[in-house]
Amino acid sequence: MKLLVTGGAGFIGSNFIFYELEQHPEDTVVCVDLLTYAGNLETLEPAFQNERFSFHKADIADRQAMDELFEAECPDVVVNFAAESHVDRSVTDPGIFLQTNILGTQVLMDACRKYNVQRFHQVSTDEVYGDLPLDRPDLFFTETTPLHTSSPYSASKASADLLVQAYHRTFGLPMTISRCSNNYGPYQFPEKLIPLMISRALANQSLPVYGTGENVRDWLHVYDHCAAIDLIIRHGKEGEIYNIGGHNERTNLEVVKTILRQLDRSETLIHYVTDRPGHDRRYAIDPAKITEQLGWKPKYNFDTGMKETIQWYLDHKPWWENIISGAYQEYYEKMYAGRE
Ligand code: NAD
Ligand code: TDX
Repeated sequence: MKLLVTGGAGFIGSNFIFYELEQHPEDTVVCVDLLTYAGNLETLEPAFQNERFSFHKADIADRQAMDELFEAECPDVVVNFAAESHVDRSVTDPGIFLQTNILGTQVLMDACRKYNVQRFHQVSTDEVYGDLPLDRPDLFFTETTPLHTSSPYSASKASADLLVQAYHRTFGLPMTISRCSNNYGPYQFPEKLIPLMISRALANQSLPVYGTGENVRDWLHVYDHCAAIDLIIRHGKEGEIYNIGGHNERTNLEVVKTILRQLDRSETLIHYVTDRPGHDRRYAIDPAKITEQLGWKPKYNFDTGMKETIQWYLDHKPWWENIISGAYQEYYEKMYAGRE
């Protein structure tokens, strides 16, 4: 099988490429990535040593480039990770989120139709369901929970999901969609909560916790997300949506304190800052469908997964130090200015 993975130079896409190359020695993997600020070719270094891997730099929203790529590569399956993925950036600059996340998805699906791709898999997110109240721990997102978005990011992802479903119903596009909860693990860009807090704590810098720190996220190790997508593209039923999550709900404050404890840093580094506009309160996934229908179960529990992840950032300092030494500084100052 030949897989075309979009956005493979980012966090989850790169982990997925490693997973596929390792688990399926009979398959080949083609990666397409525009190498935005979030894409990093250094991450893919180990994959470049594998002759079953190849890379193309291109924009998924560029119709001509996608047509040429699909014609040359003839992929069997397309897995679409490529996206603008950071909620805070979507608050300051929504346009590119609509361009890549919605129009890019459309261009890819048109190419899938034109070149008879057997399966288009859309990597979506639990954020399309909006949020749950903090005082109702009995409520979870299921695949039939109505879409109810809060940020330009989540609205763009929900729009893409609707478009994917429309292409299935109208044109018979063979597709699946997965909606996963928050991921953590190696190679996550240090603008996201966990790597941001690790890198700042190590430098003894203040840790900007939004609002009261009581918002809840449902954390899943990126390896378990990749394993779930792998199952869906091989055994999932065409036209279906699958939620992915491992029942690991933590408040942001709990996550930050876990990091501080393992790094032996003081909680006085915690600094409460102005909240994110439209900040979702709680995410919590009910993964019963994928567990019952495809036999998926997470391998990691949060405590060991976090321990390993923090250790990974300690062992791979050059990877993230390279990132935060460049244009990232400017991003941080701009994004967090006036939040004090
Ligand atoms: P990321 O920001 O780390 O990586 C995104 C990648 O897409 C980068 O390599 C970037 O260069 C590439 N890209 C951006 N625009 C592109 C374009 N126009 N054409 C080609 N490539 C482009 O994101 P991530 O955290 O790895 O997320 C991957 C996917 O998973 C996204 O679709 C996201 O919505 C979804 N998701 C993420 C999480 C999470 O916790 N990170 C959870 C659920 C779902
Ligand atoms: O500096 C910060 N301080 C803070 O308190 C940052 C960056 C975040 N937070 C909070 C906001 C959230 O409640 O931490 C929580 C996690 O924030 P992010 O890492 O930005 O992730 P989130 O907004 O939950 O979205 C993530 O999960 C779903 C991914 O970025 C999305 O791509 C994915 O779809």
